[in-house]
Amino acid sequence: MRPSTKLKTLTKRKSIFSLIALLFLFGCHSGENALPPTAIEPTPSKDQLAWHEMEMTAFIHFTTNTFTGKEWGYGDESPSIFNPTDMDVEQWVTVLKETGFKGIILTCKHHDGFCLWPSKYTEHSVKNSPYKNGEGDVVKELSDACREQGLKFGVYLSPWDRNHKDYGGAEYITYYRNQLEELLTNYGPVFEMWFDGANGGDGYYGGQRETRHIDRETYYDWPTTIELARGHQPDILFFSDAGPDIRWIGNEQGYVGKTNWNTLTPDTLYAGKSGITELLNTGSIDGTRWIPGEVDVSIRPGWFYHAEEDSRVKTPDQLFEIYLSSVGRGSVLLLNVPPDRRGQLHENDIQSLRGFRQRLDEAFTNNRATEATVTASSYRGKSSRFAPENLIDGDKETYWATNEDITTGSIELEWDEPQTVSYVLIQEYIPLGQRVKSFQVKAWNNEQWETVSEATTIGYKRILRIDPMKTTRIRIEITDSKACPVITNVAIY
Ligand code: FUL
Repeated sequence: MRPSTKLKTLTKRKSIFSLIALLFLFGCHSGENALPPTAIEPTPSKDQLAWHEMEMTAFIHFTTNTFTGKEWGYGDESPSIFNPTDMDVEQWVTVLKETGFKGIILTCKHHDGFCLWPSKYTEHSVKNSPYKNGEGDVVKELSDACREQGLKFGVYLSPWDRNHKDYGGAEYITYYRNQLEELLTNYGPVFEMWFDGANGGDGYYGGQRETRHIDRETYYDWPTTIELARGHQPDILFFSDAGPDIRWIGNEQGYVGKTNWNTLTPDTLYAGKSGITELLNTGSIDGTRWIPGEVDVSIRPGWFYHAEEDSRVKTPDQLFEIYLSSVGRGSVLLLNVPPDRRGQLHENDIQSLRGFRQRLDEAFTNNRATEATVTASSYRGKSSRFAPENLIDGDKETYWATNEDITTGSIELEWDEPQTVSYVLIQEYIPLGQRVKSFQVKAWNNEQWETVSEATTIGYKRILRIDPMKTTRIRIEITDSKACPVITNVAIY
């Protein structure tokens, strides 16, 4: 072969190779983008996902405090004062279910140490009270009623016990674990376990009447307790200041940070160190674990029922604002509604809850997005699997996503007729991790696009309230994201 022919053949071969390489590259690229996005770790467990979807849960604070008027019982209260005159657990569950709550967490034992179930490990319980002549078991009554009406049941067992003689010593930890075992083996499935951060101080302590301090970091040896609990209830989620499954949101007024990452690095786990409340309120963008925030807040000034607070029950409007700053910022609301001395939710609380429900229904029933034509700046691999129509199909398993390397993008909704818009609701597909760092909402004002709201994180759910306006087009622009955005739902009200 002459050199020139050799060259020609080589060149020809080279171009065939390049073509194959190009085809290969292109094929790979579109192939990758036809696959679901790679998850951004950390991601929620299946139990955490189910918890996010509950959105609203209720807290019941009920113990001797209800009858003494205290918030923190000293631990020397006689069980004989626990005497609800017209107890109606069915009423608690019916009202809470009807107004939208998906689960109830009961203070089985608060700091005063009085047990709402007949624990075999102490005399300081309902078994020595006049309630049902000592035959009552509030934990059983409530867990049964929850199960019958399809609500989940959770337990609060105060680590701090101002009644118990051994509090502060090793024997108390055994006592605490024995009690936990009773609660987790006798009352059916428990979805959440609440470890309260208030710990140690003065108390009755079996008659010693003294002040006892514990080392919050080491005293309880939580990992062992959690392992024991999971042995009985594999699906249980643990709430404490910093997790491990659900974190405290850092305040008890009902608000989450405007930026809310579900992720946190648990180097502060179980701690109550000063300065962490800010971190708990916002989470951290680069957190190594999925530890979403829960917003505990009471419908009344106190956690327990006090007749003098009957006129200070939060109004439907106040509860609606709390909803927007908790559920509307991607967290779960845990609203406390304390039963009164009859053992019933008070009329004022019920009225407020019903008004709140009505406010929610008025605001979030008529979703305009389902009537819109929805388009997007681009979608993954141009595959219908990731198309913008998925945003309005009401299916939580489908989503809109961009190509792997595209971390911004816009979604547009358009109507033939102008729509009055007051709220924009958006949800990330969190099984693949939390991604969006910032976004804007724009509305077409017949001349140009006007920015009507902007925010940072989305997570499980973000609701933005805008000044009500009429428009034929809404655009959501994702301006920054940790990875390609993956959005499962957009609703417009
Ligand atoms: C706090 C407790 O001290 C309050 O009494 C209440 O139970 C609240 C939910 O948590 O830490």
